[in-house]
Amino acid sequence: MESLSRASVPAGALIGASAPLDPARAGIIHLGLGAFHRAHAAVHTARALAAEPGDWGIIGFAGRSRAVVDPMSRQDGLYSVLELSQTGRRAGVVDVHRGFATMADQPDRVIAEIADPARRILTLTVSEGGYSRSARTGDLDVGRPMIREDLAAPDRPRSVIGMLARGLTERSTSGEPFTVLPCDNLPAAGATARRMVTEFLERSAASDDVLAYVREQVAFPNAMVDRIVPATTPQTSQEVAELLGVHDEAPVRAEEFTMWVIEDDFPGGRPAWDQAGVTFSDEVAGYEEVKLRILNGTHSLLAYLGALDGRTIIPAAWDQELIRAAGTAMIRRDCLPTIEVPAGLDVEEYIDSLSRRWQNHTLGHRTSQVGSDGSMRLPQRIPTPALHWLRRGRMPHLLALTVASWFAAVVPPTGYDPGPVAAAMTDPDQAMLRGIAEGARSPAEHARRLLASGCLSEEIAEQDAFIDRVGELLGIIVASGPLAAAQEAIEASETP
Ligand code: CS2
Repeated sequence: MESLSRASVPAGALIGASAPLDPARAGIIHLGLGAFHRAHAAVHTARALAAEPGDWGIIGFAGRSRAVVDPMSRQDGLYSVLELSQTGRRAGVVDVHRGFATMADQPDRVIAEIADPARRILTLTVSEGGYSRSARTGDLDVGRPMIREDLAAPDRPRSVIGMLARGLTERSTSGEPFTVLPCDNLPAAGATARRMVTEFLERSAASDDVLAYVREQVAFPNAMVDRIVPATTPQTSQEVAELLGVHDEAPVRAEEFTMWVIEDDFPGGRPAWDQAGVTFSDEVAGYEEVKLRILNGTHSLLAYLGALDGRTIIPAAWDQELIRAAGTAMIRRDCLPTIEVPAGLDVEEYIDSLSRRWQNHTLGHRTSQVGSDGSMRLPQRIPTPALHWLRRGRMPHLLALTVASWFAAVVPPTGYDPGPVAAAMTDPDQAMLRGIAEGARSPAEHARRLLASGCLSEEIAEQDAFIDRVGELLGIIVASGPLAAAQEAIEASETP
């Protein structure tokens, strides 16, 4: 079978501009060329270019791995998106990337691209950890070795925040406006990125001119991003071959649903995203809350409870009656009332569609994927709604259950075996967290040591009642299993 290329791509499958895109004029830099970007922002950008021409090609940087960069270069920058719904599948080929490298191999190129006046927007999907924000304090995590090293040598950075700071410093000499648009699941991701970059600049003794340039000429809009994108598997290439008749070495698979809500703040211009399924809104904070709490927070609960119950994919977890009831109680009781729902959103429709999205067996989104990196994700999902309730004197039992099941799965108490599905979850802080909990004599002490360390946030570290509740639920998981703990948390949440 022929390899995917501009010559072999079947007529009608291409999504992108009709005229050639000049790489020298590509207006967008992207950091984090993973599956999520390629199934989400890149598709919206390709559709925008199909609707309205413009210099909006993307120069894409992966992190360290060349697993996507090399095949995409060989394939003329093309790759397919396989959409999987319960009722069928279809594939399209995205044509919008015009340059490829890795940040690890070419940090200088990242900096040079940011300084290039032809580039006007930088989008980011570097996951929660990429922002180097301390979960404990909310400030730049100067304890991280990479940040420490970058602060010592700010002209040779390796971290995302260090490269952004250096790139903007060099760009400030031309004074061209620029937009940094984060597309990760962080509350106020734009404001967070601005704060981390500014803190980095201040700590590395940047000049007032550079700080003024970043403050006045660089926009950091907030955005809500939403599309479930499981990891690509060998089967993905096979399915694409069946549908398109070409061999693609770097396809992505995704659900049909996609949503992107952005603050319209692009001083250097932007693609016609508004003609390509993107919503521009000044209520982004509300959209982010809906997404992070109702979808992401509950997703974590489903992943951990599901994995502890031996379920490898999210739809199999959602099929389990008690797990679904726990997820529903989490949405209805612990999350929804804490959110200022944007006027432009029908939240009931969002929740309905979410329950259909979680039933998508064809997509096969793995619980181990959603449950990995909890130490980076849960601080974005749990503390704010939990503190909302704790300050009002009510215990958020399902949020506590999410934390207890995270510990049980990833940092299990001595003598508790979380089983093979949970064992497949990975976390960069796993060894550190295990060290903190080591020697605890009971699940209650185990939970207390972990939460008191500030692993969710400094404020949660002081919430004794919440910490005790997490400990109790962890004790139930250890003694009677995850479903018993789910039942107990649901019942407790029903009592006023
Ligand atoms: C998930 C998200 O893995 C996770 O943490 O909650 O990746 C989720 O699938 C996306 O945010 C959906 O938009």
